[in-house]
Formats: sequence, C-alpha cells, structure tokens
Amino acid sequence: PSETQKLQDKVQLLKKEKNAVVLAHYYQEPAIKQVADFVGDSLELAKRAAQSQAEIIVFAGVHFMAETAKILNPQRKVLLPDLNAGCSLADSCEPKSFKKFIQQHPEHVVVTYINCSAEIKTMSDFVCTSSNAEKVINSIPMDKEIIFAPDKNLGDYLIQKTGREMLLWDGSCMVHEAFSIDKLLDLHKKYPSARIIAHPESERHILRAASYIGSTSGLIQHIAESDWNTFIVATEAGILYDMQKHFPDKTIIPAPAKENNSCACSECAYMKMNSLEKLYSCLKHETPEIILEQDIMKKAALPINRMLELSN
Ligand code: CIZ
Ligand code: SF4
Repeated sequence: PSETQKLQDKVQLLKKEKNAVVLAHYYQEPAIKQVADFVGDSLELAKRAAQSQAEIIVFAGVHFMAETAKILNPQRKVLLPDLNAGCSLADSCEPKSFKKFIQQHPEHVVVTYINCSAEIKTMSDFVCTSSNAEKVINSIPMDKEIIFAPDKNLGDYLIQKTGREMLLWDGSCMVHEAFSIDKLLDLHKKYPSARIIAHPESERHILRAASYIGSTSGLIQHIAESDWNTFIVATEAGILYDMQKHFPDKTIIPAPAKENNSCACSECAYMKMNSLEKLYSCLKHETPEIILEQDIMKKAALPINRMLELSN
C-alpha cells in the first residue's frame, strides 16, 4: 500500500479506538475526504455535528466551521487539524467594527452568513448558509430592516432574489472573487454546449453568466438533475472531485481564475492547510482543540438554531 493508504488505515484505527468521527468539507483534499465519515457543505456539516454521538469530532474544514460544530454540540471534543485554517470572508468581519456598525442601526435585524467567527454570531439574530439564506430572509417581517454580513456578493445576490433592501457589510471570499470573466467567456466559447454554474459568493458579472446559481450542495444536486452533459463550475475547485466521482459520465470543468496558479482554477488555501498528516496527528494527540467560552457558545447557538429550525 502507498504511504497515503497506510496513514489512512492508521486514521481509521484511531477513529474506532477513540470513538471519533471525521467530518470533512467538500473543499478538503481527496486523501482526507476518503477517511471522512461524512463529506458535506457547511449546512450539512453543522447538522451532522449537532447530532453526533461520538466522543471526538475531527473537523476537516476551516476554523469557523469547527467553532459552529462546538457550539452545536459542546459536550464533544472538537479538533481542527490546523488552527490557522481560517477564512478570508470571516476575517473581513472584525467583531469591534461590526459591533459599531450594528449599533449605528439598532432597529435592524442582523443576519449573518455562517462564514463568520463565533463572536460575530453572538451579535446576530439569524445565521444562514447559502442553502437557506432566502428562507431566512423571507421569514423576517416585511416592516423590518435587515443588515446582512459579511459577504457582499451573496448579499447583493439575495437582494435581487428576495427584493428586500439590505444593508451590506463589505466582506468577500478571495476564492470566489478570483474568477476571470474574460477567461470564463473564452472557455465557454470552447465548450459552447457547457452550462456555467456558480456559487453566489462569486461576483455579479460571474453570476450573470451562469445558468444556475446555488449553494455547494445545490450545485451538485443541479448536475444530478440536469440532462446537460458538460458544466463549467465557478466555486472552489475541491468540489469537482466529488462531482466527478458522483457523475463519471459528465464533463466537469473548473472556472478559470484571473491569476495562473497550480490548478488554473480557484482553490481555498485555508482549507488546504489541513492535510492527512495533520489530521492523523491531531486525532492521535487530541490537539489542536476548539475551546470557546460558555457564554459565547450559549449566545452564538441561538441564531444558528433559529436557522436550523427554519431549514428542517
Ligand atoms: O459549504 C459551504 O456552504 C461553503 C460555500 C463554504 C465556503 O466556505 O465557501
Ligand atoms: Fe472562506 Fe472562501 Fe475559503 Fe470558504 S472558500 S473558507 S469563504 S476563504
């Protein structure tokens, strides 16, 4: 067996020994997804974490996702293979500035995308993901004004979809802002029968070129249900592995990034800070662990649970 295979076997053994589960985000590398008990997007992973009976949850994803897992199931030990696996979008919403912003608009209902820190969640009325953002916004009475943070691209898309005016925080995801519209249109000329599909964290000009816009699991679902054969996918490139695995007969092409990098597509460097080696080591030594103050967990759980109640 290969080195990877040997390490994967060791992870599987440790999981049994320690009654641990590995929850992995779609953007993780294949070697990690192969040892995961569950692979999903942020909403699916949050639900899984909330229900988990395991003693240890190894969260192969980024920091805010592991925090969400801890908040929803505080009795479990939640481990993150690399504590530096952050998120440019979550980082774009710093708690002190955000507090000031919402204090300037005290009558507004505060809706935050799940890609933010636990502290931001404590200041929120509702949390949402891209799968349920419309539902969450539509549940807010029409006479209420809304603040939406931190993603301005998703916010802009939701304003168009729901027809609700919202005050937007000026944050964004570097991975979803990396797509080049010129290269994308060129690529589409090469594959004229391809459908362009995109995640709503992408910029407006990219979304305008897309025939379908949806969350991570929405994009996969769309390919499953579509008669089309070829897709150009504007989101983090890790998901292409899962699409190709589920739909081996379809042609799945990553949308091109502005800057040339190793994959000519867009990858999240934070997500890729986790590796199989770090995952093994973190499970073995039970560190690094996500530790949060009780008070923060209690307060942050409220807006997340409001979202979960709405999306059930
Ligand atoms: O899992 C998700 O819903 C997404 C879009 C994750 C991310 O961080 O971009
Ligand atoms: Fe954050 Fe963007 Fe990476 Fe998702 S893809 S974790 S939003 S930086």
